[in-house]
Amino acid sequence: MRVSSSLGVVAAIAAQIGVVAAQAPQTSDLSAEDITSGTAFGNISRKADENMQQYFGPARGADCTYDNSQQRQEWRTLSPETRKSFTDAVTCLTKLPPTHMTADEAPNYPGVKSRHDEYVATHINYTLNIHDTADFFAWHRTFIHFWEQDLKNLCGYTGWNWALDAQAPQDSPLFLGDEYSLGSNGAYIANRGDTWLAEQDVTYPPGTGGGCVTSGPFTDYTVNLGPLDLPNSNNVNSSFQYNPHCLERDFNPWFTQNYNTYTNVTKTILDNILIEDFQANFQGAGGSDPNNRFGCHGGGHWSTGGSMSDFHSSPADPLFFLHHGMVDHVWTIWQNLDITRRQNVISGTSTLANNLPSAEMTLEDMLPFGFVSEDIKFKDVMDTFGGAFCYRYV
Ligand SMILES: *[C@@H]1O[C@H](CO)[C@@H](O)[C@H](O)[C@H]1NC(C)=O
Ligand SMILES: *[C@@H]1O[C@H](CO)[C@@H](O)[C@H](O)[C@H]1NC(C)=O
Ligand SMILES: *[C@@H]1O[C@H](CO)[C@@H](O)[C@H](O)[C@H]1NC(C)=O
Ligand SMILES: *[C@@H]1O[C@H](CO)[C@@H](O)[C@H](O)[C@H]1NC(C)=O
Ligand SMILES: [Cu+2]
Repeated sequence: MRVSSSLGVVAAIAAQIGVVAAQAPQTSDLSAEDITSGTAFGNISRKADENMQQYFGPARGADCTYDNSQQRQEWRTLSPETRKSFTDAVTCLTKLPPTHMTADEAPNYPGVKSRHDEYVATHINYTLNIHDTADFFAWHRTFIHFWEQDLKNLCGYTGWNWALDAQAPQDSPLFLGDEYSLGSNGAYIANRGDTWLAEQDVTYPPGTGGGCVTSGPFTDYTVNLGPLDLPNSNNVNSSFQYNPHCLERDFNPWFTQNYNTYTNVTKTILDNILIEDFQANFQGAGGSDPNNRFGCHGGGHWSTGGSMSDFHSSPADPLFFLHHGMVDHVWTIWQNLDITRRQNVISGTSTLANNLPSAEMTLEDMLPFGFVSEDIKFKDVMDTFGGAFCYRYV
């Protein structure tokens, strides 16, 4: 646990520690069977929802209330027409010209060809300042919000609940490959060996695809940027190199079975009372469990393969935004299980694992959004019913 130098954060953490009997439910309150099956996840989602209803109801007197907030649904609960309008909108975003990059800046970003690329480039640019940092959750919440705003007039926002697909993500209805899906798996590449990841010291087996997406909305999709550090791949030689290639995927149940099950996500929410433990275990970075090298966040990325497994350029696959919809959903549940103590707690600096060392972040800090938007104040993105936000997950 890192020692915080920010008074506000120290006070908030002290408030958490001071109350031994936390109001949020614990693993011991729920049966092992309910945790495995997802029933417990439903129970704690409902508890978080009841808390939100109470706290953000009409009595609050604000414009955004529980009742009028936008509801973000899981992908498979959408009508076929809505799914199609969503992927059409995503394709459209990849064809719109950049909106923030100036003519003077363009030579430094040869791979930025579209509005969507501006998202990818911004994530590449700030990768080491937005993961394993105080603002990991808040930065990504805001990032997907802007992307949603860009799609807004065309369709509603959706997420991917990977826990429903943990046994076999390759068989998920999301990736059937028809026109109402999010596109298929990558073409199967046989005879591949295991891959060893030095940083995590983990060896994983090949997935169920490996090549280009073969059917559905993203077959003609061109990825312009990355990969920067994808294993077994011809990586770019400079961060923003123009490197047009197909969208690759390699769904891999090894990751989802080990990191994205209902047991994994439910216990991560229930067993971590302090924000520093919750965010570390969720990312598998510096978490208290030495077997947990990826967490739900890493598991979702690595289980998809292709761009999604590339640390820097992962937003190149639209699935990034659905994965991070689920990430934000989980953070939102964690926050709302104990709203008054958890709404505004943060912990950590603005550099990955504080390497290179940087100052402890405070809620007064500005979060950088590069080519996505103007920078935004940290404290304005902690509450899904506050600032520019007005949404909840159903
Ligand atoms: C959890 O939800 C199920 C329905 O999905 C319900 O039958 C059960 O009583 C709930 N358990 C708790 C502890 O709230
Ligand atoms: C990076 O440079 C090497 C050596 O010139 C080259 O073989 C490789 O194709 C380059 N990678 C990309 C993605 O352009
Ligand atoms: C995730 O849950 C599965 C059971 O669903 C379990 O086998 C695995 O060990 C868990 N992973 C971690 C990192 O705890
Ligand atoms: C990259 O970061 C620098 C420094 O913060 C900023 O000036 C630039 O606009 C950023 N570019 C992108 C694409 O985010
Ligand atoms: Cu990220």
